[in-house]
Amino acid sequence: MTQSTSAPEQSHYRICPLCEACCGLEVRTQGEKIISIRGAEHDVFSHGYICPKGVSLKDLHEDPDRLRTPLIKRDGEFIEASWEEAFAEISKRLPPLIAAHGSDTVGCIVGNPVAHKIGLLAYFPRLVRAIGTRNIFSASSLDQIPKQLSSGLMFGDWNAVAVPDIERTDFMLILGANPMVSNGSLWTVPDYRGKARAMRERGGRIVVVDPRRTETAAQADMHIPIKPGGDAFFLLGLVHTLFAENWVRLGHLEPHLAGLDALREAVRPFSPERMAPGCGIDADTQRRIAGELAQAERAVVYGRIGTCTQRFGTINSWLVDVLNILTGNLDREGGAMFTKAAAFAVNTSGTPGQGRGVITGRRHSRVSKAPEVFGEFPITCVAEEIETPGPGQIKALICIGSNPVLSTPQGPRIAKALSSLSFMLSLDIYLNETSCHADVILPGLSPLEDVHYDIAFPQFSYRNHARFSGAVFAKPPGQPQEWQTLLHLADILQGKPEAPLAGPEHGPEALIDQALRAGPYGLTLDQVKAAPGGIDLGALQSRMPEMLRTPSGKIELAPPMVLADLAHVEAALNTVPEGMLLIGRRDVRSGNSWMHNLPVLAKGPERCTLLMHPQDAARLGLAQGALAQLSAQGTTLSAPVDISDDMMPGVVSLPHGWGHDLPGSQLQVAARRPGINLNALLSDGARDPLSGNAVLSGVPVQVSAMA
Ligand SMILES: Nc1nc2c(c(=O)[nH]1)N[C@H]1C(S)=C(S)[C@@H](COP(=O)(O)OP(=O)(O)OC[C@H]3O[C@@H](n4cnc5c(=O)[nH]c(N)nc54)[C@H](O)[C@@H]3O)O[C@H]1N2
Ligand SMILES: Nc1nc2c(c(=O)[nH]1)N[C@H]1C(S)=C(S)[C@@H](COP(=O)(O)OP(=O)(O)OC[C@H]3O[C@@H](n4cnc5c(=O)[nH]c(N)nc54)[C@H](O)[C@@H]3O)O[C@H]1N2
Ligand code: SF4
Ligand SMILES: [Mo]
Repeated sequence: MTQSTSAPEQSHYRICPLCEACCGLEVRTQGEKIISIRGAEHDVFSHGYICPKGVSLKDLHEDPDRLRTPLIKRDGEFIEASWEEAFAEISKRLPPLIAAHGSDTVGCIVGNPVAHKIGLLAYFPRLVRAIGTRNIFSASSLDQIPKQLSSGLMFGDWNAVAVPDIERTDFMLILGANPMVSNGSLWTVPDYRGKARAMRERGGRIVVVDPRRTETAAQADMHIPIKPGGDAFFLLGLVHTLFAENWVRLGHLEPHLAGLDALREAVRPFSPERMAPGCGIDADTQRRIAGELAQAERAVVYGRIGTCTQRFGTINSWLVDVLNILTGNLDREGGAMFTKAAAFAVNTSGTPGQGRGVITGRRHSRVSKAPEVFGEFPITCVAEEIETPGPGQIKALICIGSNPVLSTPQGPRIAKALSSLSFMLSLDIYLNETSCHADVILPGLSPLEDVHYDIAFPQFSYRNHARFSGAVFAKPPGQPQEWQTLLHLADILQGKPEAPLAGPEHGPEALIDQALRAGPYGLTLDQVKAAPGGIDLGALQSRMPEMLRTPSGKIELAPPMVLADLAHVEAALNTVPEGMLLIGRRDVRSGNSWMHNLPVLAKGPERCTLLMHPQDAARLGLAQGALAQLSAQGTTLSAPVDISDDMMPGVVSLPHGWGHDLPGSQLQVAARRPGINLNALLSDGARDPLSGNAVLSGVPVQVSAMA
């Protein structure tokens, strides 16, 4: 990299791709050098907000471990290769496997960063189509698929997720989310902290339901500790109370609802008294919160990953919106509202007010018979699909921006399965715990070398907007854009390995322009590019019934598959999990499994620690900093204890995405403080059967002091 100190300083605008807040950043450069990264004050959406991860884009860009050249494995060792050689290797090895075993022999795993890079998100479906495989897996089934399913069933579109109108609400009930640290999820809301503070300053109240007194709970008016996995009980207690106390106020929603009577009948058995033992929240508190929701002028319930990564993830996600509806707060200022994205939204295209809705289970996974949801199978099925012989067995894998060895339950089993594949291709920017099992690794560009327009997150934003960012630096000569790589792989699989790389007329900019023109504001890409800091499209507005895409043209309050699952909630009331319960957590200076190699984030105290209540620590004879032994699923690991009365007694917390001490990776910084892999302790058989989402929270674990 040349450092031309005489070059003029320049300012560039870039949307941060490192989390869902999508902050606009100002990147100052001089020649090839990054001088500073700050929040862009002129960004119409994030107004200068930035977190420490945004700053780390400099470290990411400059990271010597970040791959810049394809790697091919020869005799167990990776060697650097040209793009031509890498594509030739793929042409030689992948098509014959498909010819011999059929399309389903190729599995595809799509990871979290794909959602943040338009070149990957918009173009991986073309690769999947070219293969024709049904074996698609993604991080969605470790995360938000229950909410997408409940939204799909109720409103007819997988992405019709209602978000809190935080700037106008008076009362916010938050469950299983820590936006102070995560910066929000399925809710694009840069500077949650500032917005929550402003809300409270104008007299609003925030209540947080979480097994840990999180940073979000500490800043709120009230924290209610809940037994991990107990949200279905708590939320059912609330819904029951609204009916029982005659607090249901449907308001403007009344003409748009279907299934109200079925819902009332279905929740009748779930009184707060019966629910209290399951959630650990007494009946009075349940009634009080139901009353606050019902009586607030404008209120909203928001549930996020802690409510999804449970056995009853879909039921929880559904109940959150049921509460918003029964209190008249859905689709209303200060309630839970639907964004109107400028481009790419299903709920702004087709016939307003009616659509095909969503269906699941069009096919089932081969081994566990898990239903397909949103076009994919649960990622916790991937190991068994590789291990189990027979027609349709996965023998080749394409892994795009995903690190399942650390991010998915039973990661070590997945690692073993990956090493048994006939061929594996990784599209990744690191040689890490997962990509080290590949035969070929094709690197992506640094985000600063790439143009960007968010497809997904403007559909979940606290305000309507359209923003585009150009590349800060030219891409390295000879390296394809990630979308070109994907299209070229599609060519290879369609028998056209000689085809040239696709030109810009096939690229993201043409796609964005088309989508904006077809979108509800009739914008063009040139207009968005010309607006510094993006175009503000205003506060969220009521969209009922225009945004609905259900076949009935109504909000479906009582989807049959969800009501049927309530019988299992009943049954679960009588089963109490034994031992300590393990939950996860996120850290401001971390991002899932792959940012631990960035020096600016890696500095500071040890982050992979086990949080534990003082009573539990005393009972187990564990002092602050001592090593605790954790056993589950036949695996035993140890982590230093961090004693904290923020934890609920009987619950311990460990972050995910650690365990960087596996052989084969090239992550110099991360390897210095590797941490342990939480997912080695979790079961890959525990899922929400409706959505296929993994159970990552409230998992029984044996804890003891190290001998
Ligand atoms: N126990 C437990 N497990 C969890 C969670 C939890 O809360 N608890 N959270 C889950 C959640 S919400 C998620 S989203 C998943 C995330 O899990 P994954 O989807 O596996 O994503 P990451 O762990 O972020 O790994 C991202 C991979 O993409 C690579 N990468 C980064 N940027 C790029 C790029 O620009 N191009 C390409 N091609 N590759 C790139 C990284 O090097 C890394 O290998 O983890 C889940 N796992
Ligand atoms: N700094 C940082 N930011 C991130 C990420 C990161 O790794 N680091 N990851 C990004 C990703 S991929 C995602 S999906 C989002 C997630 O964003 P959030 O949904 O805000 O995720 P968390 O911070 O994990 O918050 C989940 C909360 O649920 C609580 N919880 C656990 N079990 C239960 C339960 O049974 N019931 C209830 N009510 N609560 C429970 C946990 O204690 C935790 O406080 O964050 C994104 N932002
Ligand atoms: S909050 Fe998220 S989008 Fe904003 S700077 Fe931090 S990582 Fe980037
Ligand atoms: Mo996620």
